Amino acid sequence: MDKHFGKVFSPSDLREIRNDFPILKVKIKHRPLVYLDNAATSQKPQCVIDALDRYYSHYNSNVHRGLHELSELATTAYEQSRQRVAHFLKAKESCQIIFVKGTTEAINLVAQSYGRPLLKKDDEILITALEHHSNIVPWQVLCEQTGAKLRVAPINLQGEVIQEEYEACLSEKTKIVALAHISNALGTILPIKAMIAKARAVGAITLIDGAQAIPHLRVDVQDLDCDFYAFSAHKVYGPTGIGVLYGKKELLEAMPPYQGGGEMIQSVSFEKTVYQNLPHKFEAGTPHIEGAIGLHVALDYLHSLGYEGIAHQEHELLLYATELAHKHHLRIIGEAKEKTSILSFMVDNIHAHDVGTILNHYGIAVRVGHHCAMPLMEFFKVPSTVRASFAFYNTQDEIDALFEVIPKVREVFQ
Ligand code: 7TS
Repeated sequence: MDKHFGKVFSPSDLREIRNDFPILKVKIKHRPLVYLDNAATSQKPQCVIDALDRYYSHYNSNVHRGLHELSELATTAYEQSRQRVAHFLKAKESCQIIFVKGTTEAINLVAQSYGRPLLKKDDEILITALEHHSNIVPWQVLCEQTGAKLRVAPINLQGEVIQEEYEACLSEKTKIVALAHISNALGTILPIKAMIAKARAVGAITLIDGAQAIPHLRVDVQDLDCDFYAFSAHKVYGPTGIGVLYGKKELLEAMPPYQGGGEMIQSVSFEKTVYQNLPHKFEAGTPHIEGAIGLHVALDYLHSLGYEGIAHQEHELLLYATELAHKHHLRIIGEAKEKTSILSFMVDNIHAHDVGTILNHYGIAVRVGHHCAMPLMEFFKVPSTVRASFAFYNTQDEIDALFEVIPKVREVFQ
C-alpha cells in the first residue's frame, strides 16, 4: 500500500485503483456492475478484505482480556486502529475515539449519555431540515424523555441551510446542535465550521454527523472545534458494523456509560461498580475487533490515494453527471453551490422505484426511495428520488451507461 498518486488520477491510476476493488469485476444481469450507490455503502478494496482474512486466519482472539499471544496481537491491532482514527481525525488523544456500531449508534450514545441527564423541559435541540433519520429520531426520543423541544433550521430550494434562519433558531435555550456535514440525499456540504462557532456562541454543544463527509473531505476535529463527530466505517471503504464517535475529553469523561457489561468496568460488586476510564467506559461487551482492524487498513488506503485526487475525480464525475442530467431534462433535487458527488433526480413523474428497477436490469445500482430523509422529500414535494452517488473508482463510462438507460425508461412509461 505504498502507492502514491498525484493530485489528479491519470487513466492508468484509475485502472489500478479499480483493480483494487474485486467486486467491480462482478457481472449483474450479464453486464458489468455499475455501482453508483456509494452513499449507501462503499465497496471494499482487496487490502481491507485481506486484513479481515488475516485476522481470522492468524490471530482471531478476544481483546483486553487474555494474556496469551493471540489476545495480545488482537488487542494491539484493535488499539492501533484507535490511534489511527485519532490521527486521521486530528484528535488530541486516542482515548477520545469510541468504537461504536456506526453513525446511528454514535448519535444515540450522545443523545442518551450526554443529553438525557442534562436536558430539561423547554431546552432546545437544533437540527436542520436535511438530516438523515438517524440525526432526527434519537433527538425526538430525547425530547420525549426530557420535555426538550426539537427545532429545525430550514433550507432553500437549492438544498442549502439558510444561514440567517439557522442563526435565528439559536438562543440561550439551545443546548445541542446536531448537523449533517454532508446531506446524504442531496449532497449539500454544510459550512459547519461557521455553524459550529455560532452554536458555541450561545453555549450549545455540537454534534456533527460525518457519515457522508469522511469519504470525501479531510476532517480536522480540532480545527472544526466540534464537541462530537460521528462516522461509519462502511461508507469509507471499511467493514460494516463499526463506526466512530469522537468527543471532547472533558465531555466524554463527565458522561455516564451508555451501556453496561463486561469490558467497561474496573471492578464490580453487587453494591458498587467502578467504571473503566475512557474510551473503554463506552465499549461494553466484545467489540467489533476485525471491524476496527479493517477500518485501520481502509484509512491507510484512503491516505495512499490522497484526498486531493479523490476530490478531483469525484468532482469531475459530479460535473459530468450533472451536465448529462440537464441534457436529459431530469429534475435535479439538490443544487447547492457546495456539493459532493451525489446526484438525486426525478425522471418526469415516473416513480423512482420504476426507474431503479429498469436501471437494475442493466446492471446499474442506484438507490431509490426517501433516503431515510422523509421530511426532506416532503420539502421538495417528491415521494422519493433516484440517487446516483459516485466514488473515486467510478468512471465517466459508467455515468454514460446510466444516462443511456434514461430514454429507455421514458419509452416504457410513455
Ligand atoms: N447520517 C447520514 C448523513 C447518513 O447518510 C447515514 C446513512 C447515516 C447517518 C446512518 O449511518 P449508519 O451507518 O449508522 O447506517 N445513509 C445511508 C444512505 O444514504 N443510504 O443508505 C444509508
